[in-house]
Amino acid sequence: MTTGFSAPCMWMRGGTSKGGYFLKSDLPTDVAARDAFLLAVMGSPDPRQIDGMGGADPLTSKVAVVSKSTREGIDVDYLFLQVFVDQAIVTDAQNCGNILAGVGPFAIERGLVAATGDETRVAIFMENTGQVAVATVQTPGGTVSYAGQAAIDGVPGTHAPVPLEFRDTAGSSCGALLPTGNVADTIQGVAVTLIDNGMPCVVMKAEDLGITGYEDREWLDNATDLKARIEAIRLEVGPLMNLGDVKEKSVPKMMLVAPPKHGGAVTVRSFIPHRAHATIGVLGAVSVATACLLEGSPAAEVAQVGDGSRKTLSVEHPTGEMSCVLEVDESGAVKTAALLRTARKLMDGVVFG
Ligand code: NQM
Repeated sequence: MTTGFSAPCMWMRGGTSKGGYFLKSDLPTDVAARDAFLLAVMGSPDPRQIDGMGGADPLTSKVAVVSKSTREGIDVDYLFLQVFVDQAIVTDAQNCGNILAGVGPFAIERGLVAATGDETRVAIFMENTGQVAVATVQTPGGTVSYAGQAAIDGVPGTHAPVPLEFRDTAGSSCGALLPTGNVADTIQGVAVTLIDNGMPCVVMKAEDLGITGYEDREWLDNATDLKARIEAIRLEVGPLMNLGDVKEKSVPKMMLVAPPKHGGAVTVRSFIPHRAHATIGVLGAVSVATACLLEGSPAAEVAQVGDGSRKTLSVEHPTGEMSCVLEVDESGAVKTAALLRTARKLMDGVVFG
């Protein structure tokens, strides 16, 4: 399928995801035309995405649309778009903290932000949720460096660190941290926490769904009955989470938790929502880590969390762990979250849709 449109584009790995980064001004302003172009760029709908750039995986079928911001104290605006692999859907109903890791470097490379010495802090307005993140990009000599010693699980080798800081992410899409007002609800016989601390998530114990929580991605992706049960719960909770009918949305994410196995805080297997995640989403991890702090939640039952107002929660996932540093206030509410990601420029050129 071709639209006849082409646009300048940088292909980047952001965290454990990968996708196309565009300047907003390089894309069609009409949303339907933009989405048709992006579907053609990725090669969707097709489970193999053979006629496009997508990697036949939701984690590699992602788009960042970036523009200079006119907001006070903000450098750039970032709109995340998930391009479905096997359906003709482009959705802005979710944010993405992994793709976010490439936004700062891309903004500097494209001249939207000037480098300020060896490190450049980029304040990013996340249009999907109306919230702000700050990324610190390595810019020795005034140019972006992708080389360095930072390692993140799920990505081979080491790269330049891109620390991300989030503030006040509660209720990003659902209007409240706990959209039902409850720490735990029972849906189709399963105890769940419906939570949104940057990403709408349904957090439940893996054992309540008949699995251990230590399965690998391939096993989970082939567990047809389990996936059908999880999808039935997802469709039921959509309206309860103020997300409406979620049949054609990629939220909420479905998070199955179990006790940590490697000295961390919790183990998670996530469905995003129809495929198992190879690791875990950034804001997804922040939301699960937050659920671990809520007394009476299914996550708190299995989690190991230390004391103090600054907590590092290592969230174990199928290929390692992601450490979330959470600052809590006197009431125990999470005020800020910080995580380490890396990113890498893979290609800069013109993409044809
Ligand atoms: O939760 C996958 C990813 C994500 C999202 C998904 C993410 C986040 O790993 O912030 O990063 O949940 O669709 O890219």
